Amino acid sequence: METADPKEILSILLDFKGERVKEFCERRIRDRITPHGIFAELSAGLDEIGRGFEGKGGTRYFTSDLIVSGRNMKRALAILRPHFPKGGKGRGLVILGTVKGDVHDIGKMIFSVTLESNGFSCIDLGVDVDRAIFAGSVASQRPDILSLSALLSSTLPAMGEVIEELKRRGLREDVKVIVGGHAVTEEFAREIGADAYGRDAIDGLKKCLAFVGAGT
Ligand code: B12
Repeated sequence: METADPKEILSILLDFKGERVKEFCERRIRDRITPHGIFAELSAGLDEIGRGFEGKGGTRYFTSDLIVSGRNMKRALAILRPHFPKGGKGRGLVILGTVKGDVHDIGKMIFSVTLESNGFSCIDLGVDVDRAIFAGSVASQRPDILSLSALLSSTLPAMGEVIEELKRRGLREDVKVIVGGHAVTEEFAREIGADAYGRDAIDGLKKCLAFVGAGT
């Protein structure tokens, strides 16, 4: 199987009309690459754009490039959603959200589709979610798992604040908390007292399955 050409990936992500991503996803599905495999190929392009945005890559990228590539990732998500393999049923409820100050949601949405296709029910609170909204939703919905996402270093503290808010309301023992996203590390997850860290959507799924007593 030929690996995707990194230059082609970049031009697909940066295609502001968003016409090329559909052909790419459909071709890679025909090549028998899994949806997660296709996201990994596209995410490598996003990393390159991220490095260029920071001024560390060969090519300089700008906010407009982040916006266009983000939109194309969402198009890919819509195209690939039906291709996620289905497995399991009634495994539990997960509430997901991106923390206060952060509007990145592509990784969270990939994680949510991964959970749903493995038998979890998901409630997505969206982006830029206040700790009071997270805690209020835990109180009213009684989920098994709370999933927090952060891509900006500046929004990392907001993750710890959600856990503190759960403690303040006496809810911490009622829910497992998993954290992930570009800015998060395993060490940070431990520091703030999260129950687990997910390196990516598949790793996060494994940990959620373990929480509800279902192995992989
Ligand atoms: C697209 C993008 C945007 C888009 C987002 C569109 C959207 N709807 O999400 C837009 C244009 C909005 C944007 C804005 C900004 N961005 Co931006 N963005 C990116 C970019 C290029 C890709 C992000 C992405 O979607 N990656 C792909 C997904 C699949 O990866 P992921 O989110 O990490 O998720 C995976 C795992 O982490 C995991 N996961 C994610 N969440 C969770 C949660 C759990 C519980 C689990 C288990 C797993 C999990 O699963 C996913 C799949 O495996 C990154 C660069 C990069 N390499 O990440 C920069 C990046 C995140 N952005 C950055 C910056 C600086 C900004 C801005 C501040 C720019 C500006 N000056 O305005 C703003 C901030 C806006 C805000 N307040 O949030 C920086 C952050 C640097 C830092 N360390 O803080 C990055 C790293 C670029 C860079 N290298 O400088 N951005």
